[in-house]
Amino acid sequence: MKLSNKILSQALVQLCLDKGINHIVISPGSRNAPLTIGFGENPNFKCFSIVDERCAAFFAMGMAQQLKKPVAVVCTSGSALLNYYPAIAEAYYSDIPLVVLSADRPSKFIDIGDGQTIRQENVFDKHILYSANCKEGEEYQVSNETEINIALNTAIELNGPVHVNIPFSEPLYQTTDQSLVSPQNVLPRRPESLNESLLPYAEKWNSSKKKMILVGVLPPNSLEEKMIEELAKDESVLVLTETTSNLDHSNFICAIDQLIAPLNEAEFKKLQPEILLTFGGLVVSKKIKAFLRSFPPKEHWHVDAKKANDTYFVLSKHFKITINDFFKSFLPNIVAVSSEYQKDWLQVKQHRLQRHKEYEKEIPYSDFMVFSNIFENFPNPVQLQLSNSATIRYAQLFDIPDSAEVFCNRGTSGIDGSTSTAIGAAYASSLTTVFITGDLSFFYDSNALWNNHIPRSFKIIVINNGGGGIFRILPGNKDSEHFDTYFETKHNLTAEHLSKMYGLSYSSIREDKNLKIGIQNFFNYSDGPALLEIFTPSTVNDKVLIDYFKFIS
Ligand SMILES: Cc1ncc(C[n+]2csc(CCOP(=O)(O)OP(=O)(O)O)c2C)c(N)n1
Repeated sequence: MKLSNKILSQALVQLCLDKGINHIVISPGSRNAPLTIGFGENPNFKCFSIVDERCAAFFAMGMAQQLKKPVAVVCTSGSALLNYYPAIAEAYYSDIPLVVLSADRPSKFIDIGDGQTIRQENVFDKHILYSANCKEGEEYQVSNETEINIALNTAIELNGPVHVNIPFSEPLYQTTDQSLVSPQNVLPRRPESLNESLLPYAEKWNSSKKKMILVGVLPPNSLEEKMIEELAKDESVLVLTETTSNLDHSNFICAIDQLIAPLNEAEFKKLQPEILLTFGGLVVSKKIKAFLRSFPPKEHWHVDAKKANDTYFVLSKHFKITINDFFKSFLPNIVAVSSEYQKDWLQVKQHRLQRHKEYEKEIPYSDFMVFSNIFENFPNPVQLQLSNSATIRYAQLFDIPDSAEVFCNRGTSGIDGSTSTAIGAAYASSLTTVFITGDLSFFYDSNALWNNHIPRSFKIIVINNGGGGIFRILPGNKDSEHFDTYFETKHNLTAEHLSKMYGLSYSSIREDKNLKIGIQNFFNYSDGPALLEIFTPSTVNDKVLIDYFKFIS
C-alpha cells in the first residue's frame, strides 16, 4: 500500500483509522495531496470525491447524522476551507460530529504574498469544539499527535465539529511503502454519569398537576418504549413533540402549532405549565416559544449530556446526562398525579384534527393541499429529509407515518445545504429517502446533485411556488415591488434542466387534477433517483395557511 511520505499525513490517517473514522469526503486540490493519497490509497477508508466544499461538508454531515459517528472532510488551502463554514455551524448547533481536515502552507508562507493562502488557524473559532493547529517538522510530531488525538476525541465525546489544520511544504506527492510513525491512540472518555440525587426534583414533580414536556430535534428511537408509555399515561403530564422529535404517541400533542395557534389569553393561561421539562435539540415552532416566553413555567429543566439552552429565559436546572439515563433514575421516583391537564388538551387536539380534515376538503390547489396529498400517499418505511423554512413548518401540521424517520437542518435553519445533507443521509441509510424542499433552497444547493453517490431510491420533491413562500406567511407588506424582489425573490426557474443534466428522472405537477396520481406514480417509480416538481400559486398559498389557523379553532 502506498503512503504519503509526510509524517503528519501518516499520523492523521492512522489515528482516524484507530478511532473508527473511515468515511472521508475529499475535495480536489494540491496542498492536500498528502492527505488525499493517505486516505485514498488505504482500502480501510471509504472515500468520496466532491468538488464543491460547501456541498462536501453538508454531504459529510448528512452521513454523520445517520451513522452517529464522525465523518471527515478534506480540502486544500485557501477559500476552499471557508466553504465548510455553513456546515460547521450547522453541525455545531445540531450536535453532529464533523471532522474538518485542512491542508495549509507552513506558517512562514502565510501573508507574504503566496497564492491560495489565507489565515487558516482557528478560522472557525466561534463555532468549533476544538481547533488543532499542527506544525510541520519532526520536532513537533509528538505535540501534533496529541493535538490530533484531542480534536478527534472531542468530536466523538461531544458530538460536534472539530478542525485539524495541517501544514505541508512541497513536494506534496511523494509516496513510500514504509510506515514512518506509530502514533498513540488516546481513547475517548466515556460520558460522565450524574452524581446528584433526583429525589428533590421528583418531589416537586409529584406535587404538580400541570407538567409539560417539550421535545425538540431527536434522532429516531432515542427514548425507550416503556418510558414513552409511562409518560403518556400520566394525566398531569402533557407531552408536546415536533415532527423532528421522532417521538409519537396518541396521548402526545404532535402538531404544536395546530393546537396552540387559535388559543386566546384565557386558554393560554390554562395551558401554562408549572414545570417545563425539555430534551432534544432546537424547537421549530415559533408559536410555542412565544407562548412559553409570555406564560413562563415556574421551573424549566433541560436534560442533555452536553448543553442546555435557556430558550424561555427561565431555565432553572440542567441535568447533564443522557435522556435514557435521566428517565431510568427519575421515573421510579415519580407517581402519577390525578389531573385534568392532559385530558383537556387531548380533547382540544381531537377537535383540531376533526377541523383539519374538514378544511382539507374545502381548500383550493395550494402548498397546503400538496403537503396533504404527499403525506396521504407517503411510502413506508422511509427517511424523510426536509428543507427550511415553510417546508418544515407545513410538515409539522400533518400526520406523518410513525415509521418515518424525520430530519431537518435546524441547527442554523439554513437553506444552503439541505439537498447535500439529504443525499449524504440517504447514502448512509438503508431506507428510501424522500427529500422535500422549497424552490429557493433547492436552487441554492443545486451543486449537491454533482455527486456520484446518490442512491437509486433517492426522491426529491421540489415545491416550486416561484420564490420564498415563507415570506408571504410572515408579517410585512406583500404588495410592494420590494417584496417581490428582495423578500420573496420571485423567479421562473424550473428544476427540469438540472434534473436532465444530473441524470434524475423528472416529472411535474401543475394542477389539482394530476396531484394524487402524480404523487403516487412518483413514489412508485423505482428505476433510479427521481425529482418531482410541484408548481403552486404563490398568492393563494399564504391565504390558505393563514385561514387554516382560524378555521381549526
Ligand atoms: C443560507 C440562508 N440564507 C437565507 C436564509 C433566509 N431564508 C429562510 S427561508 C428562506 C426562503 C426559502 O424559500 P424556499 O426554499 O422556496 O422555501 P419555502 O419558504 O417556499 O418553503 C430564506 C431566504 C436562510 N435561512 N439561510
